[in-house]
Amino acid sequence: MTQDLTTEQPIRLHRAPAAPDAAPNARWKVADIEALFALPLTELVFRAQTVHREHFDPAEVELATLLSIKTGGCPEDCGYCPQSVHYDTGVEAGKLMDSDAVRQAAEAAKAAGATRFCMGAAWRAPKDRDIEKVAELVREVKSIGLEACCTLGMLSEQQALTLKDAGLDYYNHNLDTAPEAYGRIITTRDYQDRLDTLDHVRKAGMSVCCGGIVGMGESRAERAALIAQLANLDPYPESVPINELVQVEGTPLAGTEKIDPFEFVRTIAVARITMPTARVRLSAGRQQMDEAMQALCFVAGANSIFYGEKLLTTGNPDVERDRALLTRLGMKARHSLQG
Ligand code: SAM
Ligand code: DTB
Ligand code: SF4
Repeated sequence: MTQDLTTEQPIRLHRAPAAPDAAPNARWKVADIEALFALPLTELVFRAQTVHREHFDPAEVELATLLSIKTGGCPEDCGYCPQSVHYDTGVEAGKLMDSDAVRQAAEAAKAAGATRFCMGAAWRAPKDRDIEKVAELVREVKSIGLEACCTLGMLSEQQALTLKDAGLDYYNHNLDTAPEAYGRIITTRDYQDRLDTLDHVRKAGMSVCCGGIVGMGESRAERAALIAQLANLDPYPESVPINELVQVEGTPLAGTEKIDPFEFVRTIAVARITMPTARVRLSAGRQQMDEAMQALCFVAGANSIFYGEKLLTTGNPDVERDRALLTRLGMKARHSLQG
């Protein structure tokens, strides 16, 4: 059944969401971002590609491999997520992976050509003893010469410092959607909680990886408001994943009307224009996109993909297919950082 999320009730936020244009000096007004969305696609993509070339080699794509280091059993109720205990999706809860297994996966990712290794855990917020264990995993990943990224849920200031000390380069924590759409998707943590974690990550000196999901039934105005939130962070994130919802049977968002592919391309282009030096990441959802669509996303300014046959619990194109795609497009992977 198709769910119309734009009319769904109730909004159960504990606190008022941050107003998109609350800061008088906000770099980006939602209305200006909506105006970008409204441009002819050819004009929008041209502008995005022009900005892209000012900061990046347009032929280069970053390859980042994801590993679910702790799967399932999450107490949060994110309506898109197969790992929530609230939904019957067939994902089984597991324990935190040990360092040998993580090292093996990271070595394989490096051998396949990835430069970034992202470890994800289905936690609302890690306990301090979890952070000590993850810090050990970060040291392993760094010791083999990969950039390390983690996404573990909400972090305290001290936890962020511990991860920074272990060598963590990026922390991924998404705003997911616009403040005004947020309460339709998640009720167990609020927008401000996410902003607080981003603040802790910044203060600890790590790079921020923060983006969202489109195709959750949001309106264009809400997509523009999400981009405004991201672009007005000070500084804006170094890395911006744009995910297309992967619909998983059993989650409340399964059955949502699919987003128009060109609207997805527009979202990538608008992210590129508003966050010129960020890596814009064509993230979840590539398995449901054809190759022409992925190529159009690169033209619109995406320059990072998840590389490897699995995201966290769902599928992703396999490495041979992605290599063949880059070859066909005459594009290349970003070089390894060390050797
Ligand atoms: N539990 C931690 C958290 O939520 O912060 C980290 C892992 S969580 C799976 C990381 C991100 O994956 C979410 O914020 C969401 O943006 C994305 N994600 C999860 N399920 C998704 C889905 N079905 N489709 C697209 N993106 C998804
Ligand atoms: C992000 O923005 N997308 C990735 C990563 N950060 C951790 C996660 C996508 C998850 C897709 C659903 C799954 O495989 O469970
Ligand atoms: Fe838990 Fe993260 Fe999934 Fe939300 S997105 S249910 S916090 S694993």
